Amino acid sequence: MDKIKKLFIPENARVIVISDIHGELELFKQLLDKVDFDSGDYLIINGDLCEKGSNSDGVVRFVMELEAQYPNVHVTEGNCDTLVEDLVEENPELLRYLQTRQHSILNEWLDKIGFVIGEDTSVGEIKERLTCHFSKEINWLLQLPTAIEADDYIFVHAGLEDRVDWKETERLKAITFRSFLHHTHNAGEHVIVGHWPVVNYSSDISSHKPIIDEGKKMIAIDGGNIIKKTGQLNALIIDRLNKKDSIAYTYTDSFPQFEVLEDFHADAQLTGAISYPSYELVPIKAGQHFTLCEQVETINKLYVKNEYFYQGEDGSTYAKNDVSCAQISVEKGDIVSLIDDNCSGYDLIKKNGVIGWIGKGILASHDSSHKKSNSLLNK
Ligand SMILES: [Mn+2]
Repeated sequence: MDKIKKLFIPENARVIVISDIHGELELFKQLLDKVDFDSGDYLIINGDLCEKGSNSDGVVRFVMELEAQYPNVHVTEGNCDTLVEDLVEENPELLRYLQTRQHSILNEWLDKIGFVIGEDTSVGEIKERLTCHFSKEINWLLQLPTAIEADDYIFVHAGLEDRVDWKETERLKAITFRSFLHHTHNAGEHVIVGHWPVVNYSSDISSHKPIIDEGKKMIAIDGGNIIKKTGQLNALIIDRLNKKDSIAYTYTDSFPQFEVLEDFHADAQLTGAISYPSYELVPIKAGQHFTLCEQVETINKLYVKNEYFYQGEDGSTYAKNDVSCAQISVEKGDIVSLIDDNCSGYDLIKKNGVIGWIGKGILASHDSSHKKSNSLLNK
């Protein structure tokens, strides 16, 4: 890769890393509030500002403003941010992409100037229109570095190849690497990535918390915001005190908050999670609320909520979605996010980034603005 930015981070600074905002401007602003972001902090936006969410243009403009206002804000490119390259290079496949994507920064821009793609519109014409109105944003996106190299950390959107010199990682690989944590690298420093939702790594627990692998010197932070129905926008917070960095995290999501009215003790038999792409199941023993199934790919035995699997046309059984198969214990007074209250006997909740089931009837609304019921399956 050619675009590598060197960065000096003072030893006593706080570093905040956020990736995969995907057009979710409000969640991003809430997250900056929640971490109490101020001008002394180093803020690294680790790629994928655009696409999938509804306000990519808003996120790009806001981050451009932040970067102009605060010298310690730094941004890397994600695979979704390189869409402007397809525009500038007049990639003919871009037309189909724009016609099939509900949310894209290029469609947002076309809407703003009132341009509708017609049958004989060419990519060249779209390029001409958009570069005329949005050259500042396009050029900003085009110049984003692929990686930021600090003394103790490398920030890159998706991953590094395991090479003697990590800088020889192909740029495309650096922004599209799948499941980086299952690989190794040779960079010597901690590599911080987004791109691959961390929940994909977990078979024992359905969790969107950042994963820190000290042995491999890897930190994965993508909370699956927008990509996963139960996802969240994570902020990794590195406090550099006394030369020993302490790492914490927090997050925002768009689920309503509820207060727990009485304790619930999880049934320890109900653990594990179904995550992409291991959706095929063999039911073993049906129950009133949960059915014991074998997950074909992993041969794990899991209790799957009855509403969350179906029989396909091929006669096989599949999970409808990523779903937790775990019950989690909660205590009176806990504040949790409600994800799905449309199932029998149990509600699906999130507590500290972990998804699980609790018995029905023990939640009281904590946020009066969200009283409608929630269902993951109907969204
Ligand atoms: Mn990505």
